[in-house]
Amino acid sequence: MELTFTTAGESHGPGLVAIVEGLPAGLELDRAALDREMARRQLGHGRGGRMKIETDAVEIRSGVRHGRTLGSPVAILVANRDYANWEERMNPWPVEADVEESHLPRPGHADLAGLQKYGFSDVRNVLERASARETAARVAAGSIAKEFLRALGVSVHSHVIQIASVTAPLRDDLGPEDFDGVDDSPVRSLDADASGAMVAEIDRLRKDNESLGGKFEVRAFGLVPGLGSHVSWRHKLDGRLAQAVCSIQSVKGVSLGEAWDVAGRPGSEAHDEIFYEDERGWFRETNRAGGLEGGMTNGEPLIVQAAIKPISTMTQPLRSVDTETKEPAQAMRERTDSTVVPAAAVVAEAMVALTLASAYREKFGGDHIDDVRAAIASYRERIGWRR
Ligand code: EPS
Repeated sequence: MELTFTTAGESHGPGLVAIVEGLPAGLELDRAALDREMARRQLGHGRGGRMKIETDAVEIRSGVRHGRTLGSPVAILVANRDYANWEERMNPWPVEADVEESHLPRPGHADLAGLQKYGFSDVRNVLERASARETAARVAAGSIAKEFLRALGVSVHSHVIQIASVTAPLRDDLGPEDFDGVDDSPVRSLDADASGAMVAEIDRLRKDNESLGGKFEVRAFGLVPGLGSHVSWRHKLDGRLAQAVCSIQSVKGVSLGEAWDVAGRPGSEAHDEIFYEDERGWFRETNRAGGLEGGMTNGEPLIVQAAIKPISTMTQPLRSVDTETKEPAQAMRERTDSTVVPAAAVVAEAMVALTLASAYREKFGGDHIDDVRAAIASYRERIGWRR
């Protein structure tokens, strides 16, 4: 059994859909916790006008009865309130009105390659699905994966570590409790000084009509060793996590553990030595590998970082070409965000949670959540895992 999910929906269409398949029956879902995840994704200094229109909520249409999963696919709707303003332009059916096309692809967006690939003349046919609005459906699916992981003692957290040129100091010793107040920072940074400097940087560059990128980190705690596998490329959890996080709109790089730093160090300073004590069982004193060895978890906290490019919709548009006339033109201008790094970190939590949840389903199977717990307990006993 694996856990899979798919999303559907256009940014200004009637709404988004997520279908999550492969959950065990009997998993208790907390409705407020699901909606909290949706609200967290809407946070962040640097968001644009759209977030004032939307109040995202999870609307469950199948697979759950009286707050518990049934083992069947869970279908979730997330409404687009903004559709009310786009009913003519985004109607699934023909409309009377003359709807104007856009022919001005943005550098950095899916616009031009999407037109070429799918044979459209209107950039909107591409951008509506390429839009990061789709990540609301990912977070809806991820909120359920997080509930599943929570039932197994696993938690997934994130924080922003860089916005444009402002970086936050990195800490090795973070535990789950250190993330308690992270959403109180307007940029979801754990460092108060960096948080203030990031807000100032967003305001400064926004005034200059610039968009901003940055970096975030996701950490997961409470994982057992042996999720994923070394035996085949497609089962390697490091590769699966990289794909899951790199598929988030605007993410251009993903690293696991201290990847980029380790590349320049001698081997003696690159790995995490192995220790065993009767009371503690297996442990490491460092976590340079970010909790992954040989494509498997090793029981240490999982650490994933990602780099996001600045948003490609610019208030001062870059040079482009009109796809109808082939004349030089400025790229299209639309209402947009200045930066989405704080929100993207929440989306990455969802993608990491979905990937880890799938790895748990593959390794431990089970039709009911109690079967899963029993299989994990028996595995922990076999390998002498004490944490
Ligand atoms: C986006 C453009 C903006 C963002 C949107 C992603 O939307 P709009 O064009 O309606 O102003 O707000 O993100 C969301 C709607 C969201 O929920 O995150 C884009 O072009 O990618």
